[in-house]
Order: sequence, then structure tokens, then C-alpha cells
Amino acid sequence: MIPKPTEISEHRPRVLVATTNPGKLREIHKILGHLPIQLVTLDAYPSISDPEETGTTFAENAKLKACYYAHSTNELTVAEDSGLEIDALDGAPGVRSARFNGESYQEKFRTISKMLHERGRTTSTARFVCAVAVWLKDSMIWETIKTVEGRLKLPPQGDHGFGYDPIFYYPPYGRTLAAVSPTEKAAISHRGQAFRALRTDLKHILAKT
Ligand code: ITT
Repeated sequence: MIPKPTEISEHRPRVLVATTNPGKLREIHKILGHLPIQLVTLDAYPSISDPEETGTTFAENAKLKACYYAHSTNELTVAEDSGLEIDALDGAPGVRSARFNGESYQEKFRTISKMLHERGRTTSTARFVCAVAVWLKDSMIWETIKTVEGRLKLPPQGDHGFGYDPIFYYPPYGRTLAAVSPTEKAAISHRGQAFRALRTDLKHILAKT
């Protein structure tokens, strides 16, 4: 007898992708979504509040989130911390990218423009960074950190992606990451690289569970 899809998925190993950011989740789902695993999101755990991101590096925050959600759910947990580093602003907004000045991204972009102007600049080299940690019970069982190099380009351009994509110009494409397709972004992005590395190692990771 052919098992029903729900019966198949119940026998697949569960992996919790612990992020509250829908933009991240869409991109991660595109890379891990077709694997023989059951991808679980934080929607399954509505009563768990977000941890305070007290780390000073992307790697520390990724570990902190993975550890926190793994302990709260007892799931094999993948978490990531990411953000934009602008060289002319000494690496800001960095680990504070999500919380950086301004409620909306339009406000954040205006703040960045003003800060650059105060330093006599209109542009700067910059990079997106993505640190990923996988945690089970009391141990971290996998981690990576990946980056994509580009330049700031104001005013913002493009409607795809999320966050700082409209001001992140990627020279090989000649466009911002908000002006390219999701597939083009995933091919070169910090998150695309990190989650493809996770996908490659997933068999070994699952063998440890
Ligand atoms: P979780 O902690 O729940 O995963 P978050 O959005 O708070 O969600 P972070 O603390 O890692 O996550 O902050 C990441 C921020 O960095 C994100 O909100 C964007 O502002 C920015 N960012 C990261 N990756 C990006 C990308 O691919 N494109 C544009 N902006 C990005």
C-alpha cells in the first residue's frame, strides 16, 4: 500500500528552522524544502518568545538562538544570524542590522545615507554575512559562516528580496539584490552559500541525532 503523504512526512526527521523573519524563511525553504526531512517552523511553537540577541558577533548570536530554541523545543534546531557590514561605517549596522535606527527600511536607508554623508562618502564597500548554527540538546553539532561582497548603492532599487537588498549592489550582476530574481540572489548570497553547505552535510548531521 502506498503511504499517504502525511504518513511519509511523519517518518521523516524533523528539523526546526528557528527564525521569525519571513524573508529568511522563504530563502531557506527554497534550499532545504525539497529534502526528505520535515521542516518545522516557529509557527509550531507560538508560545516561545524570541531570545535576546546579546552576542557581539554573528556566530555568537547564531549559536545563542540555536541553543535557546533547541532547549525550548527539544528539536534538532537550525538558527542563523545575519546582517550587513558597511566598511565606511566601521562595520555598522552589523549584528544590529534588524534593530538599526528606524522602524522602516526606508528610514534605515536614510540613516545610512546621512551617516555616509557625515563621513564625506556617498558609497562604500559592504558585505552581507550569514552565520548558521545547528544545535541538538546540549551541543552544537554544526556551524558555518559565509559572506557576499558588494557595494552600497543609494537610492534603493528593486522590489524583490527583503531588508537591505535594495541598497546592496552586486557588481557581477550590475544590479542590487532586490533587482535580481530569488534564484539569482540564492546563487551567490551569504544565506544561499551557508544553507547549501548545510544541505551538503545534512546526512552526517542527521546521523548524529
Ligand atoms: P531571527 O533572529 O528571528 O532569525 P531577524 O530578522 O531578527 O530574525 P537577525 O537578527 O539575524 O534576524 O537580523 C538579520 C537582519 O539583517 C535582517 O532583519 C535584515 O535587516 C538584514 N539581512 C540579513 N540578510 C539579509 C538579506 O539577505 N537581504 C537583506 N537584508 C538582510
